[in-house]
Amino acid sequence: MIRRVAAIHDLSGFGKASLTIVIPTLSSMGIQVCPLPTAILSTHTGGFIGFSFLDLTDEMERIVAHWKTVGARFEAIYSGFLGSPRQVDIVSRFIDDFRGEGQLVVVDPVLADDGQLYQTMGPEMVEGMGRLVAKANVVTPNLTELALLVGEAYREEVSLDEIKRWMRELSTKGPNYIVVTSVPVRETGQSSVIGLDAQSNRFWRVKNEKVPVSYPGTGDTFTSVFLGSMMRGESFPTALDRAVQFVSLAIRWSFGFDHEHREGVAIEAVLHTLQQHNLSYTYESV
Ligand code: PXL
Repeated sequence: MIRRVAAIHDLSGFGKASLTIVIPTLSSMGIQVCPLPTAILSTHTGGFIGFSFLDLTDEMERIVAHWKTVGARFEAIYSGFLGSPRQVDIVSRFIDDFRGEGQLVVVDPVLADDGQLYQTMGPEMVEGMGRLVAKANVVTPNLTELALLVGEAYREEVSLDEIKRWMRELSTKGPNYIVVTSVPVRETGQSSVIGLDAQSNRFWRVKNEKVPVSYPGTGDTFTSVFLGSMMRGESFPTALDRAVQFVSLAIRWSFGFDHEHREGVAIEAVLHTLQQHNLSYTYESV
């Protein structure tokens, strides 16, 4: 059976992010990606200035209208970087129109990182993402985005209990799975991902060694692998584990070269590992 995902992200030409990550990753996992592009940029916005930005909001309406007439169906809908507040409404309507039984609706609320909004994001986008996450069954914010979505001030030293409280609060808005990335592990200096499955009320954590650099596009890589794993029927904590391990592998492979970090991680060298089972499972219940 062909499993399809409607991928609502931008296309950035140079510097890996969004569709140039989403398409190869999910394709490698045997999933067909149908892109609904939100914008075309010369580069992503992390670490580049003076980039070109073609807003595709009007074109998105035309693409969706045509998809309706051809009977397009998707096993998953996955949205990421949005180019304008009006696009939030388009994605919201898209989810209503293309909703299906057992479908995964993943909203990656791309807004900010390390306590700072991305260059093209403002309060209207934060408010819009807040409305959009309510339509999803999976939301994958980083810690900064989680704080924004629940109206809390971002601090690096938030306790695990507090993060869990924020995650529960976000799940009361609608989504069953809340996945938070870039959560520091204070005791060990590691980083981690925490996942809540609200239906079974279980929290899971996967830790990984921190690399002393940050690469743009790792959030897109994480969520794409996580979604691919869930679509292949793997368990929620296994999907978290696989995504953490894949991102670590891609970062480690890239870190050995001295290309500029803003160019992103070179996933191509490690894509083949997505065809195998994980070599180890390190998730824990927290
Ligand atoms: O990786 C998220 C992302 C996607 N698309 C664009 C971005 C970013 C993050 O900076 O700038 C254009």
